[in-house]
Amino acid sequence: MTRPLEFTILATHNLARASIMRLPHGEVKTPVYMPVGTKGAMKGVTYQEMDDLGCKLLLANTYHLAYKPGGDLLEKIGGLHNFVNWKNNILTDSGGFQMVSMSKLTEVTEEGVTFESPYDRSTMHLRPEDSIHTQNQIGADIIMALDDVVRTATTGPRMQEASERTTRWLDRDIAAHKRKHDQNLFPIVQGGVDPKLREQSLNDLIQREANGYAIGGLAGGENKVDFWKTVVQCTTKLPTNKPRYLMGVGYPVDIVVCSCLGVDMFDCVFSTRTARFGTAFTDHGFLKLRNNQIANVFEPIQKGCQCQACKYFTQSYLHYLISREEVACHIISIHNLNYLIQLMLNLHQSIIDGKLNEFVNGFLKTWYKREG
Ligand code: PRF
Ligand code: ZN
Repeated sequence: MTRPLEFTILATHNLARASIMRLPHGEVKTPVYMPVGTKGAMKGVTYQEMDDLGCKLLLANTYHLAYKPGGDLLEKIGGLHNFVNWKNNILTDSGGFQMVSMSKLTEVTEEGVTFESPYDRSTMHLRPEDSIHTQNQIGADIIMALDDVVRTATTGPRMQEASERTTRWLDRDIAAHKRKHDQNLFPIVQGGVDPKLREQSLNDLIQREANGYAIGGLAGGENKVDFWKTVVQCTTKLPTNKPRYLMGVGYPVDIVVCSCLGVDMFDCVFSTRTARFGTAFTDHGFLKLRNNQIANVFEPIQKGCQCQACKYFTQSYLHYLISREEVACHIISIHNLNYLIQLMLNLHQSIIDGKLNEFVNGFLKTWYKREG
């Protein structure tokens, strides 16, 4: 049986890699940023626009899709690709992260997780078998193991239990997975920022020989040194010939640094969420378009940016529009997504050209440069 994932490393620079990941719905250049369309839609951006931006791999969420429209309906129509008419790749997260993000409404036992819906207070049971069954129905190219996610600050027996349970659940995930020929199941390394627990989780998961691995349990408020050390511990231990996905990380600086540390895939709602609050990504850091001084800036968000926001509009106009019309959020979201997609292509190319040092120096120098 051929694998539904081929990972070809084109060039490396220390821990960093530039690769081509071949998935059932086409090729993806890595390092890659995956925009998040939680409920089967990007907030304020159409799939046609995502395709025009050059997005090859999108993220969706099992918990939300299981609730509505439901796995059965998605299966009937031939999966999420058909339902939303998206021809490129999709990755679904398992629902594990909702344990933390909706923690007041969840209960975790060895059997699985019980969620109370914030919409109508109905309950949903998500065992590893259920998560995988729904992800098989959704039909994404990469599906995620159901992990027991606790807050990063958790220590002691609960962190250990969560990490070990994630491995036990992985074996149930693997047994339940019915589409091994066309869907890749990625295990998720847990263990918080405790090196011993991480090591154990890494050893256990690597033994299961998956097509790719995720690093979970980070970007939860831990300090930067713990964060970087844990990332390096994972990227130096995980097999070199398989993709590594750092979950929930999407600040441009973190993406650049973690790509240098050997991460291949990233996702985060930050780019589109912050756009809806009026913040744009630029080479000079974050630009807050709500600031009153912006009313007098008759220049695009980023000179030279090829996105429609920068091609057609001034900062002054967007500043005016943002408190009046929703389309402003749409325009800024497009810019931020374009910014990250181009950043990743530039990272990929600079590794291939042997110019990663120059690229990172240039990026950090302008990102942190003070005005004036
Ligand atoms: N597990 C899952 N999804 C996630 C994470 C995780 O640990 C994170 C990291 N905080 C983001 N999304 N299943
Ligand atoms: Zn732009």
